[in-house]
Amino acid sequence: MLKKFERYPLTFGPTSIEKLDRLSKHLGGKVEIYAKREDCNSGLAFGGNKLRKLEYIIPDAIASKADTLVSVGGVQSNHTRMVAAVAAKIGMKCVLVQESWVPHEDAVYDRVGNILLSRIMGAEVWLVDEGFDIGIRHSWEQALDEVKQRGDRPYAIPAGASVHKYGGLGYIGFAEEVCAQERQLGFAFDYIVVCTVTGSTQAGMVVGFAKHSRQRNVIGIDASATPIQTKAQALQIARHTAKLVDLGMEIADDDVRLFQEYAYPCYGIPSEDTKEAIRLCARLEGLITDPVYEGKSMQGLVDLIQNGFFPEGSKVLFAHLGGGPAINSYGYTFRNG
Ligand code: 5PA
Repeated sequence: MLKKFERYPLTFGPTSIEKLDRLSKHLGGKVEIYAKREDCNSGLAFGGNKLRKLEYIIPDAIASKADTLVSVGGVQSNHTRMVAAVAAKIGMKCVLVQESWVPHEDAVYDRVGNILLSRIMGAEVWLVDEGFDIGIRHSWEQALDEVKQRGDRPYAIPAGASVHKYGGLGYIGFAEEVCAQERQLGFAFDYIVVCTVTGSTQAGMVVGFAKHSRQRNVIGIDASATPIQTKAQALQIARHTAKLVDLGMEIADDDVRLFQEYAYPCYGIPSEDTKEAIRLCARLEGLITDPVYEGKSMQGLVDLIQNGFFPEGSKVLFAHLGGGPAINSYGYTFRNG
């Protein structure tokens, strides 16, 4: 589906699929859990899901003759870290608008983890006192203007690289890759569990799996705590992307399945249940998930298994999209482990 699109390689290649035996057993052994390790997909600043998306966006940035990538996210955005890494790799400048998306008061919140890495990689980090919103941000539009005014040539990458015209393509590639790996493994996954906030990761998967009528097996776990907006954005990206790749079918409202039960108390703050899920898979599998994203989708996975959502014998693929570096900014939360 992606042949006609130019791709700038930023990742190592297909990501590993790892069976999580001890976690599966711990949860009753009736469902087999596997993880697709998107968190280990690249040598660029610890990798993560944004690189798959950026692989299809960067050729457009280069063709536009831009010299500065301009993007936006929260203070501990993984996405902006990935944009900083890619800018360094391709020799562009980078301006990152980091908004106050999370009401979190760890003393070193704006000094460690993702923002630290972005600063080391030479990005200009602009801290802005605005709250959480996955839509087009005024602060980001202003940054684009300012970069222009000082004589640089900005290239605009929205939050999570999601509402960019090519933002949904990368995760079509994920679906194609899973299908190829299933042929090697000799079985197919019954469900794919994915954390969703700005929407293009799930949207790409939905389009990619729709080709094989498997789009409703993609279970999105909302971590935005604004699920109406997140679902609408994911649907819009899926529909746009389906047209772009000539999918030849309509994406229905129900094709984007978004479970809303795990995002509490709000974006970026882990509940006690999220923290327990993070500890559980860290202690059983040595697998690190973070309090903002995969900790919540892991919590969702555990809860859905415990509640019998997946029929006995199901094989479930957990998409681990990255996010580990942010855990450094939750030192107090995990001070006792
Ligand atoms: C992010 C996003 P989508 O935004 O494509 O729905 O992906 C959700 C997601 N896991 C899941 C990790 C580790 C993520 O970083 N992160 C954003 C960021 O600014 O880092 C876009 C919100």
